[in-house]
Amino acid sequence: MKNYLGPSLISIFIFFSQSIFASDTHIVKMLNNSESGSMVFEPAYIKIKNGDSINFIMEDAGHNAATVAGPSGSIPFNTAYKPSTIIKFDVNGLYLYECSPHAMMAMAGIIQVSDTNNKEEMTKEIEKFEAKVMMPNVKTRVSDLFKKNIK
Ligand SMILES: [Cu+2]
Repeated sequence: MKNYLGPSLISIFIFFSQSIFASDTHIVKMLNNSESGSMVFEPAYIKIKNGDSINFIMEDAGHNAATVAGPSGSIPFNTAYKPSTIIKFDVNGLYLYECSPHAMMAMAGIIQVSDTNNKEEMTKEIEKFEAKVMMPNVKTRVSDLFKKNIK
């Protein structure tokens, strides 16, 4: 009996550990134009698991993705206008990032890594960010995105 049970238990364990610990790489594109407007990250809101990565792809030239605010203990990132940059996220919470040259056009995005433990702080960070947005038509783009996705 032991001889039959042993290998199958091991394979069950391997199956579950792969599904629990498997990390994914998601794609966020930096675009001049899309259906959602001009100067956008797509998707602008993304929810990932702790340990997942995002590949920021600069589809159109002249964009970056740089941290505005993140949960405490997280390390700020900046894709520095490279065609493709993979960043791993291993601190839970909400991240706000912007494209530095187009922040005044509300080119920003929100990443949720597993949970929303820093929701209060993030609300204030978005207010500060939107105070600097110059284009009236996208003035509330980021707070609208936040309200729509963060419960
Ligand atoms: Cu940009």
